[in-house]
Amino acid sequence: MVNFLIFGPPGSGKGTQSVRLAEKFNLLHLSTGDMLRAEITAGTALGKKMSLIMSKGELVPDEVVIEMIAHKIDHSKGSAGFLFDGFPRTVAQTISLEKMLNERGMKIDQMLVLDVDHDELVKRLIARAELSGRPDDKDPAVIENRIDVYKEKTEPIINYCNEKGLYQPVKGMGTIDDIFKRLNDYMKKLV
Ligand code: B4P
Repeated sequence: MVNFLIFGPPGSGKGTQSVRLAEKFNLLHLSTGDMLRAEITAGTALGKKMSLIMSKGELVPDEVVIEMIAHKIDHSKGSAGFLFDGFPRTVAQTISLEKMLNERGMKIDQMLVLDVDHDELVKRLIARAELSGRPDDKDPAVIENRIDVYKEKTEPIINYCNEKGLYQPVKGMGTIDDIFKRLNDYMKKLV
């Protein structure tokens, strides 16, 4: 099993690229954002609780996403590994993920970090709001908050992973195809 983190600020293209990479390398794509939105769409008690937090651009509690991921890991089979998208988002989530994987004889093999300019992030998210109707994409103030939350709570994971030799920056500007090719070139060395 080979396990990758696809990492970067909101709008950096994690979700967009993960779908294609997972298919290409037979990886199971695990997006905590998608899992949380599915709870909201299904109208579950958890979804109702998380929806307000997400609409403000804040992070949901660590234990919620950790439990979701553990469940998925334990109920999956047949893939060459996992592609974690939007998880972990805090150092505490990272430590939990490492523990979860280690207990099952696996590890994080590489962290691919999409590097995208601030103005481009905002532009992409506002454009997505037109199509997706996602409440967290509609309001520029919420978008800025999501970017601030990323810098404060999520970015420290880069140092944590860099010290373990897992960090691989990837230029996230350009066309979707160009970025896919760059990510593909790093991943094919490991899969
Ligand atoms: P996510 O679903 O992870 O959303 P994201 O960071 O906004 O999206 P992503 O970076 O994947 O962008 P995408 O590829 O779609 O999180 C949403 C919320 O869920 C969080 O704010 C938080 O509240 C909660 N949450 C999720 N995980 C959590 C966790 N682990 N802990 C706590 N809370 C958690 O790209 C964006 C747009 O850009 C798309 O429209 C795409 O088409 C476009 N695009 C992509 N690449 C492009 C390119 N090269 N050129 C032009 N456009 C491009």
